[in-house]
Amino acid sequence: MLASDKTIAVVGLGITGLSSARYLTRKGASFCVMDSRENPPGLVELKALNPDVRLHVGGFRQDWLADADEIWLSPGIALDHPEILRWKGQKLIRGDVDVFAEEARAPIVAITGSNGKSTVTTLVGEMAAAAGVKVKVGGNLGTAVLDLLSDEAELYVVELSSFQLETTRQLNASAATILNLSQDHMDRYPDMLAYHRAKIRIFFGCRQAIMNKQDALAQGPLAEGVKVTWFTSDKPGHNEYGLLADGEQIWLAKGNQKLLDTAELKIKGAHNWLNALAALALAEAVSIPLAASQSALKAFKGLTHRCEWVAEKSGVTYFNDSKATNVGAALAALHGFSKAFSGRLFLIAGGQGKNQDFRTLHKAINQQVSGCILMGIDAEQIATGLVPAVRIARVAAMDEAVAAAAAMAQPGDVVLLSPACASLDMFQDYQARGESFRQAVEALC
Ligand code: UMA
Ligand code: ADP
Repeated sequence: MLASDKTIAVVGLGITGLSSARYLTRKGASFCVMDSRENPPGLVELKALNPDVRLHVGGFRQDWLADADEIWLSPGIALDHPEILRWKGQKLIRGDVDVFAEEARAPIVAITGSNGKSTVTTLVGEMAAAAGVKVKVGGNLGTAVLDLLSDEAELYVVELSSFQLETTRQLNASAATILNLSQDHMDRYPDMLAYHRAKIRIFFGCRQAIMNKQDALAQGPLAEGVKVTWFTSDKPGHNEYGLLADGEQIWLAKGNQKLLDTAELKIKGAHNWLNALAALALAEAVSIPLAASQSALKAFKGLTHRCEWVAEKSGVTYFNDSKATNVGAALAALHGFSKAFSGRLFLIAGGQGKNQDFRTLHKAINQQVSGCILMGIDAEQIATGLVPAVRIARVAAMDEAVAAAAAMAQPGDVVLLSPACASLDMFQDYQARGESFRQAVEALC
């Protein structure tokens, strides 16, 4: 609970900062807001909320930080930012998720991982809703956690990024998972160990951990007494979630119990089978009846910008996987598409590489892709590892990329936007990149 005599410095005025300001206003607390950007998003909304709010833009005011009892740091600002780091040990530096964990009166299901977070978070939310549970779904998915808080909520399902977990001391989730861990945000973390250390904070105080049996980096040390449920793409052991092969059919299963034929899923690809297994395990951990989970899973069509069918033009099929902002996600798409289609595959990739190692992507492209259309600031990091058999086109805009792919492809082929990079060098966000792809495809004759 927030002591009424405390002063809070909200650092960062994006979605998170604004929701913190809303929360603090509701609580009648004393606070100030600052952002290093000259014109951060949320200014108009903040002034509408409280015209007299103490607001500073264009930097972090050290005198205001000195006066504050707590610093609430937005996820976009690293804890080792020099102007924040200097307060370490002197002030409580926390994030909105830490406050949420203290305030939430309903059980929390918490989901992190390098890929699949939004899919699994949405799925568990749909499972709960199908069971008639009053559920609030958000976090990194889009709605800041403090905006989810409600007396009516019976369950919270939250997607959490490593950035949000860094500033969370004790989440106390009823069920928590790290879906998988592969390189991402290597421009913010010195190495994978540091990224892993941020992610495993999701298990702090949790009652049940849902863990990926095949991904050691996604497993965390747990406190004594925490129940573990494993999921795996292999045959499951007793009480584990996994895949059972039966002739041509592949079933989602718990132990020997077949739960759902994967052919009945609308979301495609082996990575989505794992997502479905994790969602089933999380739902069971918070007592959502299996029948509700099964029906939600069967109905779930997947989220936009994730391996999404866009159109067929002149016999060529176009897919939008703009949310593939790291190598792991692009690999999952390439793997799935090379199994699902017999035609040739043309890949549109590139953007901000976030200091990732692209070698596994080079290998996959060299084996599975006929032509690669590259764009963005780190395009050459992808180009350098490709063999001459892969045709390369370098382009400066999405319409050029789609035109180049269309010129290379023949009827029966597939064009896939799966960039393996962040979009921010060329677009506002991954949604804008995906929309620009969709428009360029629709504009093709
Ligand atoms: N920034 C500054 N100065 C500041 C504050 C922010 O330059 O003083 C920059 C950050 O470096 C960042 C941008 O502004 O580039 C946004 O940062 P923010 O902390 O204000 O972000 P919010 O608008 O509060 O949105 C955040 C999440 N964004 C990030 O973590 C960068 C959103 O996830 C999330 O939906 C939202 O909180 C609600 O919880 C987005 C995201 O890109 C989708 N997340 C990353 C990812 O998924 O890979 C982690
Ligand atoms: P996140 O919220 O973690 O970014 P999403 O569900 O939005 O995850 O999916 C992001 C990207 O990762 C998409 O390109 C999607 O196809 C891919 N993806 C989804 N689940 C997995 C997984 N389990 N393993 C690898 N890639 C995945």
